Amino acid sequence: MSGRDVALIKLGGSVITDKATLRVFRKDACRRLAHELSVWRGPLAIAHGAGSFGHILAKEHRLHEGFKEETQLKQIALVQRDVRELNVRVLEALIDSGVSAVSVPPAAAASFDRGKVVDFDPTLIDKTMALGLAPVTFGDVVPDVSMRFSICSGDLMMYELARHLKPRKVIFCADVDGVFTGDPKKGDDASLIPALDREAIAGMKRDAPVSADVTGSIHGKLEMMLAIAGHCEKCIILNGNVPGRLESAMRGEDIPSTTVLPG
Ligand code: IP8
Repeated sequence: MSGRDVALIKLGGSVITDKATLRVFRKDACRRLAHELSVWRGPLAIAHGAGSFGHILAKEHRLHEGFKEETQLKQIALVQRDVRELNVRVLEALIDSGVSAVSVPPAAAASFDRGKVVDFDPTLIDKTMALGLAPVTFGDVVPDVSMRFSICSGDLMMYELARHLKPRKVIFCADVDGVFTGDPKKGDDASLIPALDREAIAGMKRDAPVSADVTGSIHGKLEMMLAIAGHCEKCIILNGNVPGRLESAMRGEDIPSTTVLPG
């Protein structure tokens, strides 16, 4: 798949689920986002987070730390089932809005060691996209060489997809307008940062995540976005909860957001 027309979109787990309540799907938000991204006329690749279908049980049973005890096995099965259930709901929303979306679980395209990708095989992604289908991958529990299993975040798959597809646009849909100078959710007098580079990201304060999150929260995301920015024309984070923002960004219009700059 040649790169420059491709759009790569992450539907954040905090937008498509209620992250604080086990297995609550935010159907209206997901369907609206699916409709908004359907305005893109070129090839699409999509990843979504696990939200409350993954993080709550994964944290409770320390699945991100790899194999500790037999009792985790049932929890792996439950989390795998739950994130697949979420994936099906996302697929339904996409298909209903005209995007021919198909599921590509991370382990179908990558092998993992110590929570990192050691081998990315793009065959399935390429064949899918060559047919005109949109691959949809997601955060999941995956086999891991050293840890026996580990957590693969949707962001890690975003990085592998960006490296391979060299997309024109990479868009992360979050539950805030972008990155702020403080925490707007805590009532800080914070302003939106329109663009961030490596130095600015390295200098940011590292607050603990507010909800159960086994994949590193906003800082992990920004580091991943920095790595992605080197493989695409534009990499932005925007507010997926504000109707129209994703659609405007797909159309190339200016909206409140943060662009992560390469280098
Ligand atoms: O929500 C996490 O994926 P993310 C996957 O994209 C699990 O970070 C199973 C918690």
